[in-house]
Amino acid sequence: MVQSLDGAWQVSQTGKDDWIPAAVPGCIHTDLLTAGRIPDPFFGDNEYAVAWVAQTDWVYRRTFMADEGLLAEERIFLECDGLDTLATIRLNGEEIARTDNMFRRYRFDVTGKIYQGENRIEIEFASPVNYVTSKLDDDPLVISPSHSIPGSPYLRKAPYQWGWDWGPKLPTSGIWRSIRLAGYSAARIEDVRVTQVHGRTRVEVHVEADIERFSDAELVLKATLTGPDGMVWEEQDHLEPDTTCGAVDFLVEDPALWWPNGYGEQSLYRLELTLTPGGGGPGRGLRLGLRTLELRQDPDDFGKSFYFVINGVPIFAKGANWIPADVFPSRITDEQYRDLISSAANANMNMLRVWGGGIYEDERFYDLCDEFGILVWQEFMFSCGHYPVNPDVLESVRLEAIDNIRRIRHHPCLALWCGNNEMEWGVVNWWAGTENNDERQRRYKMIFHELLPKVVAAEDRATPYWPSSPYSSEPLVNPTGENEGDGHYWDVWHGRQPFTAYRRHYFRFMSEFGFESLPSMETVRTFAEPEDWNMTSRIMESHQKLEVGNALILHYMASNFRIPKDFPMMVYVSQVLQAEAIRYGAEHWRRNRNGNRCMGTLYWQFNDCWPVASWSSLEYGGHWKALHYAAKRFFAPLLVSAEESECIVKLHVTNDLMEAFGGDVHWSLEKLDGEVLAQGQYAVNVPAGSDLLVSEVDLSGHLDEQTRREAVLVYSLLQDDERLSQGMLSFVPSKHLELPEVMVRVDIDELDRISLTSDKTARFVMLEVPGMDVRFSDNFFDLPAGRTILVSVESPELDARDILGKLRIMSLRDSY
Ligand code: BMA
Repeated sequence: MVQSLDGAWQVSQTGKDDWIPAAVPGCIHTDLLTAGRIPDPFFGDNEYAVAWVAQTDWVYRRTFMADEGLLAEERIFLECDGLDTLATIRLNGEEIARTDNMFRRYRFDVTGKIYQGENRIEIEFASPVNYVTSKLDDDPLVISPSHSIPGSPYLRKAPYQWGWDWGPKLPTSGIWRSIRLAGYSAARIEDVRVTQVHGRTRVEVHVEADIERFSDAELVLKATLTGPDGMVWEEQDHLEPDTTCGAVDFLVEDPALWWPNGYGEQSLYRLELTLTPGGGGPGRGLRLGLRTLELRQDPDDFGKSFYFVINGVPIFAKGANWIPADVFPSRITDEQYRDLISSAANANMNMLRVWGGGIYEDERFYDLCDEFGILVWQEFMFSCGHYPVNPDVLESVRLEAIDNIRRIRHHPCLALWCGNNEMEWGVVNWWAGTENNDERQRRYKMIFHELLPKVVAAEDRATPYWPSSPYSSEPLVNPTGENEGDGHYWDVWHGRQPFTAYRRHYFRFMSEFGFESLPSMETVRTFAEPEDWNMTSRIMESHQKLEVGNALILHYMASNFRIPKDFPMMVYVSQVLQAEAIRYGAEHWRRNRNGNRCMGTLYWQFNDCWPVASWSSLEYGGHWKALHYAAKRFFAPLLVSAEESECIVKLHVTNDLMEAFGGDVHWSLEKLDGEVLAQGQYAVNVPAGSDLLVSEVDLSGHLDEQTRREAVLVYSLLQDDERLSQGMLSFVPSKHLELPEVMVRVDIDELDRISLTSDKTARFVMLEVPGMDVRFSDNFFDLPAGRTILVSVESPELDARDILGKLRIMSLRDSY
């Protein structure tokens, strides 16, 4: 019997007796906001005005009438799925526990402490900022991540909330996940482990359940497995009085396998477990996907491979780095999660890296990744700093790891457990030569090379462990090496290298590279008044957390584009610039998949946690930037791409499908007014999972100084006249192209798609409906002279006809 304690609570500053309504799950900032006690921290520079909230102690309270059914149980537990962070829990006036780890799931035996009639629960949260500030001098080896409130590694609390180079400094407090009373009689199911053994045409599913007993009654563990087609298997196990483990086995013939997005169906099975007599204590339900997974690291010509193999098929990982979808994660709605994960699948992604500076995600996140076929590279929550290491910390981390591994491990989307973000890089390179770095390395190894791999091996035998991102393969040896393991590459952006620098690097698995842009005008409007619409205004700079961020955008913009005529055009060009940067990298690594030389490309970063200028392709609120549309194109399973140097262009077709592809590649060198200077065509056959260098086209005979500024190369991949992929390149930076004014004809075709045809070539055509966030099937695309592009409206409840009158179309020519 379960009695939820979620819902309406009250909160007050400790000692003030000034109670306002509070929501659970929730947090202090959103409670104060709802009560009108603070301004919206996301607007203007309010972030700074609400800093006091995190420097204050808060107490949450509520009363509840205990359910009769609950009181009738033999044992009652208080179960807390998430307390953020320094909590003291009091039940009917008695202190029952103190907690200090936001990532743990706590369970306290409160049998005999719940009364008939009214009960009172109170949870007090000490200020996280005051706590870490008081610890600052405790351990000289601790290093706080830059951009964060100093001292943050002293608390097991979401690193990003302390501030990041894309995130505000808003460490919050509260009951951030569900809380409940759960009563059990006789016994409860403590933990469920599922193991799959795959044969050629069948899968054995072994289910083991650990039982916590409160009596020596005989128990029956019943298990039901329901297949995606509704087929049901039932098994049960009788547990003698002295046993605390039950097991059942299922044999699934002709299983419907689970595949990542782009490789097949995401078939899911439902496993339900009940224990009788269990006093009605809650059973357990898990959704499973039947699949095998391997991280293949074989010595090869380039060093050592690094790629995931699912059901025997090597997967080229395409995706991005996920950060929490809100700085206040308790308020992320089902719709927001669904919109974000479906946007990943919609952009042809098959992997998200849950970066180690955020949170172990909500169940809804992993459920959606299962449904949409998005593999999850899951990190433990450590990032960029150096953490204190002592027996208490090690124990807290051990329990945190167990809690989260047990919660997540059965998801078919789970591909990898990774120890941390960039900390191996830190102890090997960033802090090399600093005082006591040897000791720092020794402590680092205790968590990431000893403790966590042991816990993962004990708790999740099916998922590989990887100590850090990036990492090569030997502890503390060259973590950023290109020949082994995964890599982070930041010379483009932080290092000011041109986009083409990506092409000089062949990481085995590119887990981070990125480029910033401004958020769309719709998002800017949510935090800035028109008088602040200038990149260097105080408000715009408050929503740019990398000191040199806007200057870097301008630096790259000046190298590639004409300086935009106004702020909305600055926003537009910054997004086009970002999309181009990442396209250069992603296409390059996809072209190099043969021989498994590079088998993944995840850009930094997928989403935002508030409205800000950042590396994301999805804005806070879910709006697709130009980069997200570009990702849909450059991650398409069949891609035509070009690598140009001077007048030679190498045309490639990359095929990520599980079958060979036959079709045609067309290219045409044409003037911006459509006059064709040269063209060619090839029939291609591209084996499954490979890249083909189609041709090296030498255009030197056609390109003189003048034509370089007036011509583009258009290349496309076709099958039966259907255009599957298309690209355009110019032989001078876009800023030097002599782009003509264009006339774009807009129609609606019989399938309700918007059809766009331009008399002359238009680059980076943007469709928008002022005042509305309309999602299109494509946007920010090139429109070569005389060709038609078809675009559908993908926002629910809208169709092309509704918006046609309001549609605004512009392109690069309109930006200056
Ligand atoms: C990477 C990430 C983040 C950071 C990003 C941009 O190193 O792991 O820490 O936000 O770079 O600087």
